[in-house]
Amino acid sequence: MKSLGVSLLVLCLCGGALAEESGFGNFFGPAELEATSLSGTVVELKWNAPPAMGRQEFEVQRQEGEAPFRTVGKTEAPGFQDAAVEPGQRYAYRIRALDGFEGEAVFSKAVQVLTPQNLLLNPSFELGERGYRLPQEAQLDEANAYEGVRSVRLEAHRWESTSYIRAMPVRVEGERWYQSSLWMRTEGVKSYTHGAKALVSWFDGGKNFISREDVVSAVRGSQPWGFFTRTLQAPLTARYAVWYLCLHKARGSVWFDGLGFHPTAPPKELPGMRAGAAGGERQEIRDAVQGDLESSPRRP
Ligand SMILES: [Ca+2]
Repeated sequence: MKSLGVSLLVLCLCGGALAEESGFGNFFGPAELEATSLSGTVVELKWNAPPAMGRQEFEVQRQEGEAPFRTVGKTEAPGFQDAAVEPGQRYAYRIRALDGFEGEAVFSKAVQVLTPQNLLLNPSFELGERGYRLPQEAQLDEANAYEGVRSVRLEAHRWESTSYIRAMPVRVEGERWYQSSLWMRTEGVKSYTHGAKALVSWFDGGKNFISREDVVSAVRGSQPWGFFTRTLQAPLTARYAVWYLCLHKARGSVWFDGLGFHPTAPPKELPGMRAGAAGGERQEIRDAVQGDLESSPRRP
């Protein structure tokens, strides 16, 4: 499996030492700059702050391709999140401390990062709830992560419970193909007809619902972490996609982690075959539940 849900593409975690030509650099400047892509659209920077002599501020610079470095932010904390990056791009970052002697401040060694193609913000829940709307039944879970330090769990104790986590809409292009994937684990999921599932809904430019497709559905029982993936084609008029992570007419617990959603080439299949369809049985289940989620109460 190529896309094993590893969404953190870190090209260079090695700390950047300071410019060696400065005798003061090692003492006054920030060290061990790390850049990590949290998703296709968020890069996180961390560094060790030097001993503070009063108020300390850091300047963060980013370079795209061969362009010159340019300042993208200033912060007093020894960390920064850059949410103005594009999926599938290579960036370099460097920082320097602004301690009132700007003329002497040296930039750290630049570190590089490659953002994944993933269009989802926070696909692995490493940023907590950011990018999702969690119902009461959902909890971030630091004891059960597939990747990183946490996953998200949906839990229901009543029979026939339906609850879902909704992700923020991401922009898509009509008729384009998208690879969707996730890691999922279940414990004691019981349902007569449904179970744990994940789906993608398509919306038009006016945010009107068009249709939905399951990435995985009707998983019951206690299953270890498993990888599920489907290639989906956005409908012609689709402009947004929204992920839903569900416990559908079921009780029990389900965990989700390491979501993936990125543009891909059209699948090479015989005409008439639906990419990724997981057999007639699952198709029937999907048809049967089409109306159920539609009638679920919409949340603002
Ligand atoms: Ca995670």
